[in-house]
Amino acid sequence: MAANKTFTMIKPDAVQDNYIGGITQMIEEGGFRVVALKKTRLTPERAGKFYEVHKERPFYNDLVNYMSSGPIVAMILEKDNAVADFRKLIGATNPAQAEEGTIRKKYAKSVEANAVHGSDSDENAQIEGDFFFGEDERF
Ligand code: YYY
Ligand code: MG
Repeated sequence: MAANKTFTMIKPDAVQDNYIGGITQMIEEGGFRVVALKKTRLTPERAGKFYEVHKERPFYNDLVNYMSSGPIVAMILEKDNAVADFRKLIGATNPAQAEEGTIRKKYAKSVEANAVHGSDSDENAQIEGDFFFGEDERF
């Protein structure tokens, strides 16, 4: 994926609470174009693989259980400086520290149920986009 792309997921709590539209509106109004989009559900095995970098962390098992607890919405997004600008738009991991105007400030419930994922590097944006989407699903 080129450096102008990032990957996001709307997490299970936000999907359950009917925030797909509100979050996607903030994403589009933030200047991002939706290149690929699907609603799907991760098995515990797939969630574990997606978050493999965190497997030694104390929150890993809870995170895997949570991320496989219901459907998610996966998207590839396009914008100049996509990875950094999207991290800015989603706000801090802990919503108590998320800035006004960020997606997590508005929609996150807790550190775990924090509404959205955002890639942390161009390399991971590529890997994470490829985890969910084939070339024929990107426009
Ligand atoms: O990239 P970001 O999602 O903001 O945070 P990460 O440090 O990559 O952690 C991934 C994911 O793990 C986070 O969104 C919630 C969960 N998590 C947690 O449940 N408890 C923590 N202390 C840290 C992270
Ligand atoms: Mg992260």
